[in-house]
Amino acid sequence: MKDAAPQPVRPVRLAEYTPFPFVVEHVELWFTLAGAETRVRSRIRFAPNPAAEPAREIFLHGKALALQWARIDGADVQPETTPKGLTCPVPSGPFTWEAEVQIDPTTNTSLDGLYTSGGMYCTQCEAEGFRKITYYPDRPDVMAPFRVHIDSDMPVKLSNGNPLGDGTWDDPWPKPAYLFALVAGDLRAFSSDFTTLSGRHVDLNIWVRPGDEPRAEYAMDALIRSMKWDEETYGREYDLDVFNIVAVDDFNMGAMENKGLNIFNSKYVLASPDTATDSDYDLIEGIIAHEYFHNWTGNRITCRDWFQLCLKEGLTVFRDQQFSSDMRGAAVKRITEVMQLRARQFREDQGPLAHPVRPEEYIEINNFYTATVYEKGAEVIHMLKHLVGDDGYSKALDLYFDRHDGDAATIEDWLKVFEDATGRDLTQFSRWYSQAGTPRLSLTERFNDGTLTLDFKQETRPTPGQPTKLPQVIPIAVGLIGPNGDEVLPTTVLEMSEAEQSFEFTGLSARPVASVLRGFSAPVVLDRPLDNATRAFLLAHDTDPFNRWEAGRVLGKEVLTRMITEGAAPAPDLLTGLHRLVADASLEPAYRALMLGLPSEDDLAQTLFDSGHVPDPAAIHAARERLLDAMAAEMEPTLARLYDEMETPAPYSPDAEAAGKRALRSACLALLSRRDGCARAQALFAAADNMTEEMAALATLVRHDQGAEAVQAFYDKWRHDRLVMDKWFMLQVVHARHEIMAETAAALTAHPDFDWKNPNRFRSVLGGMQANPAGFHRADGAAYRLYADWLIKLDPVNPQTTARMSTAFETWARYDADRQAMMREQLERIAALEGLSENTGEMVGRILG
Ligand code: 0A1
Ligand code: ZN
Repeated sequence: MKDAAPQPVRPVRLAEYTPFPFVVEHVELWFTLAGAETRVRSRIRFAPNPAAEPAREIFLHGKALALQWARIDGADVQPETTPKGLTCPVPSGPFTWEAEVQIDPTTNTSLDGLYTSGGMYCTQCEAEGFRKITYYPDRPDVMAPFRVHIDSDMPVKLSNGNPLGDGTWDDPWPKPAYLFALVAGDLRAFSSDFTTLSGRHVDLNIWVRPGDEPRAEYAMDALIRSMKWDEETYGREYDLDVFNIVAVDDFNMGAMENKGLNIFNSKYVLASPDTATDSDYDLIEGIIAHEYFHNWTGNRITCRDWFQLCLKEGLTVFRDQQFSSDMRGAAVKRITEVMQLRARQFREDQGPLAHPVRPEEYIEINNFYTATVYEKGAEVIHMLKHLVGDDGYSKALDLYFDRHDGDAATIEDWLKVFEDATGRDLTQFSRWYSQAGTPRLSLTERFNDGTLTLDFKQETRPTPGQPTKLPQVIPIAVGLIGPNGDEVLPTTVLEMSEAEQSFEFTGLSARPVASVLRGFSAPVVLDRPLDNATRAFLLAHDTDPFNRWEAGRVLGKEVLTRMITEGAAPAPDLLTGLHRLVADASLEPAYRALMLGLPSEDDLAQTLFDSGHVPDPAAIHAARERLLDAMAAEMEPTLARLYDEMETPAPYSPDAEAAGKRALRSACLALLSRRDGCARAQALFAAADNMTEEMAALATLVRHDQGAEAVQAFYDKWRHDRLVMDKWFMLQVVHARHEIMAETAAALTAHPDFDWKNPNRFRSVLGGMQANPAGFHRADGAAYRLYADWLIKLDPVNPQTTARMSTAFETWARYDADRQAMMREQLERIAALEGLSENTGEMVGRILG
C-alpha cells in the first residue's frame, strides 16, 4: 500500500484534438516470430501533412518495446525514448523511417498487442495495442496501406488484405493501426466462398484448432448471409479477395473487425447442437454480422479520434440489429434489445459512470467501450431514422458512404449527411451525443369533448460533470386503441423538443387508450400513472407487439413494487393477463416466452431507488419468487400442456422458430418445477440431446437445490470442452441460492479448472456473481470481498478485463448505509493498491465519485 494517493493522470480531451503533422504513405513490416525474442522490423514512408502545422520532429507511440536500431533515409538515428514512445528530429520533406524492435508475446497476459494463446500468435490492436508491436503514430486518423511479412515455423500465417504467398500479405486499403492483425498457428480452416454483386470472387475461411472445423459451420452460414444482406440493404460489397476469421480462446472482448482478418473470441464462433445453446447461436449470428458490417462502417470509414467511437460502434450495432431483426423477427428482437439496453445502459446512465454517447475526456479509452457508446449510440440512430423516415435514412447513408469513403470522420460529418440529404436541422438533436443521462418522460392525459390531450414533460437528472441539461428531441411513437380493442389511430410519431409539450387528438367518439412510445421509439424512462385495469387492457389489446409486452412488464414492476414495499399479494390482473397471452396460440412461442419473464432484480432495485425506497436485495428476490410461485399456480395446466407441445423434433435446428419453441418450453419448465418437484427437469436432463435443454434442466435443478448429481455428471461429460465448462462454472453461481452464492463462487475459484487468466473463465464465475444480485449484495459483504480479491489478483495480469468487471460496484449508492460502506471499502482498497493499472484506477475513481 502507498502512503500518498496515486498521482492524477492527465485525461485526453476532445477539445484538444490536433491533426498529426505527417501522413503515412506506406507501411511495411517484417515479423520474426521467435517466442520471447520476437522481432519486428518496420519501414514507414512519411510525408508532411499539408493539413497540419509543419513539424521538425516526430513523435511515435511505443510501449514495452526494446528498440534495436532506427534509421531515417538509411542513416542511423538515436531517438529519445520514454515509456510512451519516442521523439526524433526529421527532415522537412518526405522521409523513410526504419526500425527494429524486440518484444515478448509469450508473457503478454494483457491480451493487448501481440500475444500467444494456446500456442498460437495473435494480435489485438484496438484501441491502442499497435504501439506494443512497433513504434508508430497509433491514432485512428493516420491511415496507410500495409504490407506484412511473417517468418515463423507455424503452418498458418495470416495478416490483413490479400495473400501474396509465403507469409506475405498486402492490404491496399488505407487503414489505421488499430485495424492491423496478425495470426500464426497450427490452425485448420472451415472454408467456403462468395461472389459479390459485381462479380468479385471471395475466399472465406474460418480458422480454428484442428478438430474444431465442423463447429464453424454456423458462423460461416451467418457470414454469407451477412455479406448478402449488406449488399441488398446498404449496397455495400466486400472489397478484398479473401475474408478470414480466426477463433482464439483468450480474448478480452467479443470479437474484432481487423481489415480482412476478423479475430473472434472462440465463444462467438464455435457451435454445435450438443455444445452451444440457442442463445449462443443467436449471439454468433449477431457478432459475425457486426464485425463483417464494420468493413464499411469502421474500416472504409473510420473515426477521426476515439471520442468518435460511437460513429462506428453505434452505427454498426444499429446495422447488426436490423440484420438480426430481418433474420429472427422484429418484435422479439426489439424486446430483447430493450431488455439489454435497460439492464446495461440505463444502469450505467443512472450511476456514477454516466457519460455522453460521445464522451469529452478519458484517461483510458478502453474504459469507453461501453453500453452507452454501443447501445445508446445505436438507439440515437434508431431515433434519427424515425425522424427522417426510411427514405431520408437511406439517402443519408448513401451520401455518407459516397462522401466519406476513406475518411477518418466525426459525428459532425455524420449529422451533416443527414442534414444535407433531408434538409433537416439537427442542431438540437445533436444533444443526444453530448448530454449524458437517461431522459425521464412523464405523461398525463386529459379527455374532453372528443379530444384526447397528452401532456408530456421531459427531465434529465444531473450526471457527473453535467449539472444541468437542456431538452432533447424525443420521437414518441403513439397509437390509440378504442374501448373495444380496435386501433383507432395507427402509429404516428410525435416530435417533442420542448421541456413540456402537449399533443391533441381530436374527433374521437369515445375515450381511447393511448399506446405510447411504441417500439421503444426513444431511450427514455416513461413515467405514466395508469391503473392496473388500463395496463391489463393494453396487455390484452395493444396492436404494437413491443408495447403489449411492455404493458405486462410495467404491470409486473408495479405489482412487485407493491409486494416489496406494502407486502401486497400478487395482483390477479397480472396473473390472468399473462395467462391469457401465454395460452394464445396465435402469438409466436418466442414472444410468449418473453411474456413469462419478469423484471430483473437489478431493474427492480433501480426502480425502488428512483421512487425513494432503499432497495433490499433479499426482499426483492423473495417477492419475485412469490410472484413466480403464484404464476406457476395460476397457469399450471397451461404450462404443462405447452411443455409437451413445445417439444422440438430431432435433429436439433438452431433456427428462430425452433429456438422460440425451446425458449417457451424452458420458461414453462422453470415455472412447473415449482409444482412438480423437478420431475420434468430430472427427466429432461437425462434425455436432452442439445445443450439448450441440457442447460435449462441443469439450471432448474441447481435452483431447487437438486443439482448435485447432475452438476457432477455434466462435469464428467464435458470437462474436456472449454466453452461448455465456462457454462458449468457460470450456471452454478447464477442459480446458487443467494445465501450460499459467495461460498459456491469461492469454491469454484479454487477448482483446478478455474483458469483465471482466461477472460471467459474469469467472467463465468465473477460475471455469474453479478448476475445473482441477492447473493452479490448479501448483508455480510462476503461476496463484495471475494469479488474485490479477484479484481486485485487480476489487475496486474489483465487490466482491461479487471477494469470492465469493476462495474459490478457501480450501483453502490442505491443501497443502505451498511452495504454502501462495505462496497466503498472494497473500492478504496482497490484504489489504494500500489501499481494499480490506469484502467482500473480510472474506473474505481469514477465509481467512488
Ligand atoms: N471493435 C470491436 C470491439 C473491441 C474493442 C476493443 C477490443 O480490445 C480492447 C476488442 C474488441 C467491436 O466492436 O466488435
Ligand atoms: Zn463494433
